[in-house]
Amino acid sequence: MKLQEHDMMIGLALICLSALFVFAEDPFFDNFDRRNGKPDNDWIVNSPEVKTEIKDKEILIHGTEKTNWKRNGIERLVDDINRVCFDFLNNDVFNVHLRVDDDKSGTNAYIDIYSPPGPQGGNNFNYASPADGAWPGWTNVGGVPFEKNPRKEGYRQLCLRKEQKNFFIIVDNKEIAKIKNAGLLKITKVFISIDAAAGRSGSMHVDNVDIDDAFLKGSKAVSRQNKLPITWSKLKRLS
Ligand SMILES: [Ca+2]
Repeated sequence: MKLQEHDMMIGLALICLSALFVFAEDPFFDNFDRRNGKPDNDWIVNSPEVKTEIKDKEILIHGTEKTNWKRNGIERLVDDINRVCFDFLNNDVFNVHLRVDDDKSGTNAYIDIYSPPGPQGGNNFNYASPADGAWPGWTNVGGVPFEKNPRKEGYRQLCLRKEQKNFFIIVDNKEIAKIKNAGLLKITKVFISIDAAAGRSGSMHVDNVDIDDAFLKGSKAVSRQNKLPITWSKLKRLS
């Protein structure tokens, strides 16, 4: 095989591998420490009514809600993850929401968590967790005393951890609820968002999204583009 053809074959293999691994980049950590503007890094901006963008090295969701309780934020496709965490501050009028789904299996099960705003970020959490998608109403689980956040001072941290059919809501490192959801076998989508009553203007700050303890495992915030040279060199070694 000529050198050019050889390189082309590697290129094609690389494209196929990239397509195969669209969902397979977890654990994942993003500190949004990059230029203002679009989040990029495989985030999907699902924010039809207010602005969601990177501002000053974090995600800022801000503007005026047009429709009652319309969700606006960023979502991400993930591959059967067990844990998602992020730092947030909603200290004016927007509720903070974290919703996880499994879009791949076709189940209607989901878990949705929210807190209304508080002086140091929301700290009065509620969840909905239907196994069949039918609206169950909110269950209030409250909050915990504010703990100094070593990653982002003044911000709270919200985590959702999955252990088979059990899900744990963890705020500032303390478990505040255990939820059973027999319908949600996998988490393949994560949506971090705000909502509010129509006509209300506010903001929410989000930073340090961590999936499957990537930060502890030493993963850096990298985009798939930055990973390609690594894959390339691995392929070169194999070929
Ligand atoms: Ca940051």
